[in-house]
Amino acid sequence: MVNRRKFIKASALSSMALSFGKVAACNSQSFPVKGKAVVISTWDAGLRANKAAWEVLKDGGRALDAVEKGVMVTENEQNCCVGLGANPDRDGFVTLDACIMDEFSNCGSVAFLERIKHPVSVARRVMEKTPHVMLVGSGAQQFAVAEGFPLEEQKLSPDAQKNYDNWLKKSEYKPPAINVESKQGHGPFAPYKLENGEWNHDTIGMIAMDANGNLSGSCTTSGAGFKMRGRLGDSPIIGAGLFVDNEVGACTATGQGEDVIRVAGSHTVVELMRQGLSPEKACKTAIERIMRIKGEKAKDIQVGFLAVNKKGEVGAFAIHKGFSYAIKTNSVEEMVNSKYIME
Ligand code: SD4
Repeated sequence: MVNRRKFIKASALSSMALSFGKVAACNSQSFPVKGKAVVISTWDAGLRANKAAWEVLKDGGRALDAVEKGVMVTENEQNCCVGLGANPDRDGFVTLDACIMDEFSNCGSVAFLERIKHPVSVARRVMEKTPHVMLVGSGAQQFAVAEGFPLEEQKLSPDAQKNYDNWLKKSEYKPPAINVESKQGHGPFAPYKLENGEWNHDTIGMIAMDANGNLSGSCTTSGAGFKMRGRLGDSPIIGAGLFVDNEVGACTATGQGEDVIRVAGSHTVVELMRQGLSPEKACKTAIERIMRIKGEKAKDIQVGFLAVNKKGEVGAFAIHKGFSYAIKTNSVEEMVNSKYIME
């Protein structure tokens, strides 16, 4: 198990400095250059997901394949809040959302999907095999089964069952948004600490640039634990939880989805990069916009953006301290603490 602390770098090292500029800078004028691939993804589980993505990228594979393979690792992890091992909605059912987008602006998405292990792969099939972008609920499940995805048993993981039983004691719909100990809260429900010391999150967003300089992204989530049945956040919504424009850059979001949707978060960040802002400045500007809208209430929510531009510069920004992301290139593999506005 990777020791997270070992990999965390001070935020001073983040974004600009990390811009895997270090990797790309000497060739910046001729970027993209073969071998300058990079993958970034949100939260601690990103380290393991990036490894799988890298297996694709290191051999010159396509970014689209990397971002699917990468987050499938997280969807598989039973102790993680992504995938079928995740916390259920308040009626006790795990419902999953995911999306994927490639360098041609093809995109696919599924939401409110039950009993299917790999929503990101179903999202890819929606993109590749239907004339649509988004399938939801029983229709998405029907499509998945028709495509050969097994219908899994409707059963909570041991962790999720424990959490749900605890939650049922009070059935409070509005617990603290920010986990005081970790400061990593990010939605109606704070994350909890795993035995290995990691903080558990219900979402992973991933962006990859392949050796040809093409960008793709994916985002997969169980949404907020104990959410209202039928609730969707930003993660499966193209332009909110994820946006890729192969001419400009890509962004993924995490945190309180309702507030990401409100500003079409990931699309906004990409548009700001199009205007010439660095990834970090673009993320910060979008965060400030959310904070302006929320006013006083901004202190109760967490939102984080993670972006990359076409030059291969990476940046992130969050409302609160505690958002981190994983990065992997052929010379860097680490967790980075995002910059933030509030302690
Ligand atoms: C949602 N944005 O469903 C997701 C939750 C999340 O880390 O990102 N949690 O609103």
